[in-house]
Amino acid sequence: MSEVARFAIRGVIEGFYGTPWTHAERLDMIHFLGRHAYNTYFYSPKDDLYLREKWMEKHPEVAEREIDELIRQTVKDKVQFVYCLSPGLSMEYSNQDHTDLLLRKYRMMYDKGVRFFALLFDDIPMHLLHAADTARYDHLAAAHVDVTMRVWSELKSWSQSIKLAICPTQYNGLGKEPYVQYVGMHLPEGIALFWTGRFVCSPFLTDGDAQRFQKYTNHKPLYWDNYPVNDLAMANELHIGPLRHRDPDLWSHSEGYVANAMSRPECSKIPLITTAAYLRDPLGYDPQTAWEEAVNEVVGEKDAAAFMRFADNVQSSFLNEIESPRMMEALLKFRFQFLQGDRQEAVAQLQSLFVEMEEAAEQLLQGMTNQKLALECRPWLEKYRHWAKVGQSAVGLVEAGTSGRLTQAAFHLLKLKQWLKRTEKLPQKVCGQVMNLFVDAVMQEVRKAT
Ligand code: 14T
Repeated sequence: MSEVARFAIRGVIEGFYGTPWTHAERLDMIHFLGRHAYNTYFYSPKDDLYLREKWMEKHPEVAEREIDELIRQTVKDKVQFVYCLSPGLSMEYSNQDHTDLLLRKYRMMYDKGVRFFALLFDDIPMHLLHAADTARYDHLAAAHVDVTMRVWSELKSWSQSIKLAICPTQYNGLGKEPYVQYVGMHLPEGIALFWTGRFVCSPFLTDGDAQRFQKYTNHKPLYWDNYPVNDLAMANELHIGPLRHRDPDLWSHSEGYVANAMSRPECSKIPLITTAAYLRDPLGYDPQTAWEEAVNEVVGEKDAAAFMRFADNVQSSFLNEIESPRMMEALLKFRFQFLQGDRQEAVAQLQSLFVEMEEAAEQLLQGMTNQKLALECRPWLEKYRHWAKVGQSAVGLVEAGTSGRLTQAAFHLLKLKQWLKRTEKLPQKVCGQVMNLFVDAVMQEVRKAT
């Protein structure tokens, strides 16, 4: 591994919609980040009112004391604390009083030792909202550049070493969209520009795209990678799979890499450890190896094997369209053996797979060493246990139904229908379509035979 093969900023952003991390979870996460060679924590939970809707108001006293403590923790763990404000829902960009209110909040953090700030204009309308602003600016990009430059010059007067990052309103795409091109071209290179890649959730992040972004915006992107975050439309996916498809040379074409985490901190640690492995050695990064190491670390020795069995069926995300690879392989093998080879052997093998699946689910549900992880994963573990029951009844059905034992077949069919109904009520994504495919195939075989 070459020493220079490094992202300058290696960060995690608490930037999701939904329940923010608790204070204790944040302290723990900052310590975790330090241990895994991350160097930056962006404090920006979408649902903290005082960072977004009430950006003008001071944090309540309790919150402020907690922020003090977070900042102290980042100092201990050698992680930079980034204080982020998202004023775009109500800010009048042309109004200097508003800019002063924003700066007053930054200043409070500056006085506590914070030296890295972010101004986030994401998820707001693409057009100007206030009459005073439409009178003053031609378009949103001009307003964002103007207010950013006024903020920047004030920050610089506090200290030359202050850092500032901006999230443009258009934060994904090619970089040549007029808004982001204007913002990029009019802001000095010293101000970092967040970018999520071609999409909000980008399946691939490539050197070529980064270089093109730089060509159009005159900025190397600061990657805001929307993995493992699983908010909004992704809420039924549990993003515990490894990071994938980020080019090994990305570090040299970017200002840094920031992962947006899940509102479930303990689950987030698994993909975040794989991301740390990528950030440490992008060229040598192997998702599967990193994943196994991450699971061992977060889950602990006692439950690692059972958890890995489970996690293999909880991988679906925009990074990975292949779900339940091991189970799929076993089912394909079963079909071959059942149709062409030793039926009894095929049935016995598949039945033991589903029994082991249930045992793994029970073990994890009944008492994992990492109890917090167990609690966060519980709905997905429950669904996994349900699929094990479906699988057992389906194997029972195919065995009885294709060997003329009709009473037993009817019994297994009833069981199968009951479990299937219960399972399909659970919205969590587990096993993708693999189990449904198997059940359909079983039904077909049985119909043929009876
Ligand atoms: F600022 C950004 F770079 C960004 O990605 N913003 C949000 C982010 O905080 C959120 O967690 C993420 C994943 O859902 O996506 C962005 O939020 C969106 C994106 C959309 F396309 C919210 C609504 C959307 F329609």
